[in-house]
Amino acid sequence: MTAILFANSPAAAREWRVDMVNRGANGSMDFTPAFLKIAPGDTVRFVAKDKTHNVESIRNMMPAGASPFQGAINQDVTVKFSRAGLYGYKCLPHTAMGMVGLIQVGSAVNRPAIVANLGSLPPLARARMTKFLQLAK
Ligand SMILES: [Cu+2]
Repeated sequence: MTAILFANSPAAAREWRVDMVNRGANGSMDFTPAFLKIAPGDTVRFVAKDKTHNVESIRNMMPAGASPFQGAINQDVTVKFSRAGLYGYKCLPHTAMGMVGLIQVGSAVNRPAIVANLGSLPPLARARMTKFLQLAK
């Protein structure tokens, strides 16, 4: 009986984890994983695993109408992503060192806007964001 009820329910929202680290798969000053694909309604917990990092949304790299988010240095932040699209985010002190990430929530409806705003990122951050955009399908 329980199994039947479960099968008829919408997928349960999941919680994902992204670590802020001094070194990751993309090099120095990184988010792990820096690209994540999730479903609308899921949450992501950004964990300050190493110190001196923060996480905050990039103003011009979010779906229209989505709420910006911003954590303090060394602060763990949990964000619920309800609206479909791509969300670029960064660590403020290390943006110039390329510390950015990308979350795809459902379909990448705002991809053209993100691509159009790549030029607003410093070179290392732009290079990593370009790589992450190739993963967003
Ligand atoms: Cu950082």
